[in-house]
Amino acid sequence: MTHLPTDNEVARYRADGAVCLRGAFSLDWIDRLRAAVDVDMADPGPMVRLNTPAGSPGLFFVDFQLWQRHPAARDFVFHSPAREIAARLMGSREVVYYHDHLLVKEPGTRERTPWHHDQPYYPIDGEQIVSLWLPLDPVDRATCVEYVKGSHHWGRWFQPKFFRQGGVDLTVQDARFEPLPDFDAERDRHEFLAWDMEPGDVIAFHALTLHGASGNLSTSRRRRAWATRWCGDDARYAARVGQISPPIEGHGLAPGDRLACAMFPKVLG
Ligand SMILES: O=C(O)CCC(=O)C(=O)O
Repeated sequence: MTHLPTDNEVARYRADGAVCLRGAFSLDWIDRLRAAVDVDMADPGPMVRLNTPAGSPGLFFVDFQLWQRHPAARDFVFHSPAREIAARLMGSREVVYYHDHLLVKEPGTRERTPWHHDQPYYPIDGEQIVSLWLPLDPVDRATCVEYVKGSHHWGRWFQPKFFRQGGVDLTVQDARFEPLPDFDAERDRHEFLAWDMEPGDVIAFHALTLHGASGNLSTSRRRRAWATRWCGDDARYAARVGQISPPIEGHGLAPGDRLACAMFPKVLG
């Protein structure tokens, strides 16, 4: 049985820019995805990034597009409750799958996920873009991704940066981009959202909601998280000058096009 977001959860998503949906996915999905992640780490895809410097403890491992290589990830995109969860949160008839992003922090990893929001990394305009951040291991609030409550309503777009420590700017340019503030230094000026989570729980967040995460503070527990990105009726391809991330190419879209194509499949509607 699909547990669709309640009216209250939809309202929280829209007002706060992030909501934790408890028990949204069965443990069968989690088990299958864990196995896919471990296979992927042993034989990563072409866009893999290792964000921990050699010799430092742990490993911050990033990869993309597992849905194209692993049947469990593909099934999740086409057959799990995710599509309907995304449609309901966005208030969209159609759902197009954009991409996925694997973020593993092995025990003891020190590297933070720097503060950022996702849409400036994407060649997409529109309001209806939701991410589902699905941890495959239990995470406590201190290790969970933290969200700046309501920041998707600020109407501000910040310069995207690479995640590597001391990350440099991506070359992508847009007149809207501002330098990224240090939200840790501004803690008293914002409200932050984060949760203790069990496998099966998921955080849904808007593509303009600012977020960041600590390293993996646990010395024994892995932090495998798989984030999937879903777009709704109003999303349009928007060519950007410079480097976007992930660097997905070959889709054949022109500015203003709706996204649905072989690379960004329509999964609902
Ligand atoms: O898992 C993390 O540390 C960060 C996740 C994230 O930045 C994202 O899903 O956009």
